[in-house]
Amino acid sequence: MVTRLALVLGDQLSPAISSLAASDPDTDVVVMAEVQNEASYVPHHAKKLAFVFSAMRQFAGELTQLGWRVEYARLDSPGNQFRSFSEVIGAAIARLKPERVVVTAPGEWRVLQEIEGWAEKFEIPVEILEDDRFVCSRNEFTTWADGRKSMRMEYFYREMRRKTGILMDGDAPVGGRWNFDSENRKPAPSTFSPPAPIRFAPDETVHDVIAMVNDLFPERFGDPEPFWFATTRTEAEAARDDFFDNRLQLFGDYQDAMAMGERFMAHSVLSHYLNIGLLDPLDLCTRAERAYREGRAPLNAVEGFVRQIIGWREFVRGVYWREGRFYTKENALAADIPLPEFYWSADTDMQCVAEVVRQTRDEAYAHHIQRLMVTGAFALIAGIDPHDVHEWYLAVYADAYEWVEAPNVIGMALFADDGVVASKPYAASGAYINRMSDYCGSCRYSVARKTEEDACPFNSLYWDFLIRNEKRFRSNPRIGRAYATWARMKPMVRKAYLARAATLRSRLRDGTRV
Ligand code: FAD
Ligand code: DLZ
Ligand code: SF4
Repeated sequence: MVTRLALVLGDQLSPAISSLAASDPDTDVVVMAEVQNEASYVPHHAKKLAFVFSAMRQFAGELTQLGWRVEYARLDSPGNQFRSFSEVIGAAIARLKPERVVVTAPGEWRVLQEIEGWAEKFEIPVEILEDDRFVCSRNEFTTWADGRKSMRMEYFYREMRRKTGILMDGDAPVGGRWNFDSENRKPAPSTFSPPAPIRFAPDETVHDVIAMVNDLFPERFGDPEPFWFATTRTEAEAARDDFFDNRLQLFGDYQDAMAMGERFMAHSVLSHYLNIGLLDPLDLCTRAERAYREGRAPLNAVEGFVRQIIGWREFVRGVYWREGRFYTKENALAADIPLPEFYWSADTDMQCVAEVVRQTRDEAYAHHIQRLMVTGAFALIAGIDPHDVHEWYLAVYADAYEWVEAPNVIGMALFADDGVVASKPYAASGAYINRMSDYCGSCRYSVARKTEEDACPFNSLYWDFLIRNEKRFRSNPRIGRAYATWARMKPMVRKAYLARAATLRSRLRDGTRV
């Protein structure tokens, strides 16, 4: 007799997850399944598919070793016709006749709604348990956010510091300040070349998955190989230690910097392990703090790293659930240009965008500033349809799940949520990219030019964006001053900016090369 079916989803690969903590290896069965819908609800990058399926298979092995009975459905096993989680669970209920189903709450409204229908559909009790791998529960976030005029990450982050005691000396932040971000904006010197992240050779499980991905999803963006991601917990922990030993020291200073060919800079490249459950966020923060206290890393690096995890990561999750299931449809700025083809092909003369898309295709990875200030800022100022942009980000990055991707894209990068996540739009001209990278040096466009045919497209699109959205942003204290600069320009210059932007936007609309 089976008492419970514990369904473990592909991003729930943690042995202590609530669904397993509530189950018993002696009486209960764990169900895991590779399903068509999950592989296809957006056209995930081939490397992301290889990563998720490999890590799922490795985790099923880990659970078996721990004494669990695991029923695992592979997409390539004959007879696996499962298109959805509902089909998986329906078949398992029919076969194993459990008393109840237990599952940890999924990371997306789409899947939550599906699961919420199961009790009635299958006439069985279904327990949906809190995902307690986060520092802040959904309820706690709601309590924090209720009654505030606006939700700001910085205040939320301070609460999380107090709650966890990370980087705290009693009631005060270590170093006397909560935030050292102003020290984390240095451009990288031309000699900057931090040690690359550690690479793992694919084992037999990974080789099998790569063959399956090539066979079943041959048209997907990117290639599963070369494949070097960790897929087991032990490997992910080695990737974590490699970051702490070799890159954390530089993480702070060069957090916002970009350089041709330097795909990872001093970033941790750990988000895909965290989001899938192979690493634990609090454990990472505790280790980072220890590195600071033992004199192995400076405070600006450690505080910056901790802020990304117990600040931004927790904050965007709270926003995702609080804003509701139509959040991904928001389009406050009425942006409507379809996603340009070069987001897939990298076929554009804009060196910065081409470089980020190429590296995204090769690695299923780009670091934060590349996502925010290159592909994100371009989409923002050009007026690309946020839903298209959202689906692109959800597909192309190995760490992308809607709960974390959508607030970053819809909110932070595109301001499509009208300022829920960001207090200002992250709009910038080419000068920002030129300051923070060496991309412009090898670009066909000139970053110094404003309105000519060879002028950097960011320059005119930036002003055009501000003018198109003047009503909304003129009184924004963080960007409003730009309107005074605009007012001081000669009318002819202003006219030329708008004309150049109109040409670019119509090229984007009709697919002419930019
Ligand atoms: P590091 O720079 O080393 O940072 C350390 C950790 O902090 C990351 O591993 C991540 O877990 C966390 N973190 C940092 N910034 C954020 C943030 N803004 N939101 C949430 N967590 C953060 N992150 C995702 O995990 N999945 C996504 O799908 C995703 N989409 C994004 C889309 C856009 C437009 C933007 C601007 C950001 C997005 N981010 C996303 C946040 C961030 O870019 C990535 O977490 C980070 O680049 C991952 O690389 P890393 O592990 O080297 O991060
Ligand atoms: C991302 C992903 C993919 C590609 N495939 C599967 C899958 O076949 N089976 C599975 O359980 N999970 C998969 N996932 C992760 C899910 O999409 C994720 O658990 C939900 O979107 C909820 O966040
Ligand atoms: Fe990008 Fe403009 Fe620099 Fe070219 S000149 S790399 S388009 S910012």
